[in-house]
Amino acid sequence: MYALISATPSPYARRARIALIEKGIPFELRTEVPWEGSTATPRYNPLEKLPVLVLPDGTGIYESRFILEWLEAKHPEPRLLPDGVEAVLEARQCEVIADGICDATVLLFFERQREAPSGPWIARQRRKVEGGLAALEARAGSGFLVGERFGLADIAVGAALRYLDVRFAELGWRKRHPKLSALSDRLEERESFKATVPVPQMIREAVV
Ligand SMILES: N[C@@H](CCC(=O)N[C@@H](CS)C(=O)NCC(=O)O)C(=O)O
Repeated sequence: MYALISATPSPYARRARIALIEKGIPFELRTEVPWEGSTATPRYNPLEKLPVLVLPDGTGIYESRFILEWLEAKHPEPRLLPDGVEAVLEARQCEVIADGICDATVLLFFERQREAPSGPWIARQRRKVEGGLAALEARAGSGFLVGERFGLADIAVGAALRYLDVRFAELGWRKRHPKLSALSDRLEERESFKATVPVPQMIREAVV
């Protein structure tokens, strides 16, 4: 059986969990805090980040987008990529934007914990979050993000949006991006999303 090294608030880990659930693949969930000395993550990922999909032979598959690509290649059904080259490329672009929003939010989260947070750095990351949200709002409609089926773009964007609610509630993004807000609400109704609702973790060791 596969194992997934995961953290409860992580939007990256949530993507892998959702894809595994949607594809009906059984896995053991190993919840960790990647910042703590006791973490097993570096044993499976030289880049020391989770999520890591651990194969039965102990091989680690890491980086959330690559894990989803790996799962799509090895477990193609149900297909999470849309049909047609243009739609696939559009879904991949949505994943990139979702990643960028999450990366900037992580940077903000830790910058704000520093003794003397940098105003210009915070402003820069906030612009990225807002810019990414605006780019996604322009793409959102009343159905799935790309094509007629639920897929990778919905997973990436859905996880990023809910992560903002957890880490950055004061951003108030929902009022400014009503179509994305409605998309997030629709996605959170899915069983795979309900089973993976993000919750903050206690980080006991200093990170920055
Ligand atoms: N681009 C990576 C980002 C993963 C990531 O940043 N994971 C965080 C937890 S949410 C982590 O493990 N951080 C530890 C570190 O950066 O050293 C992915 O998509 O998997």
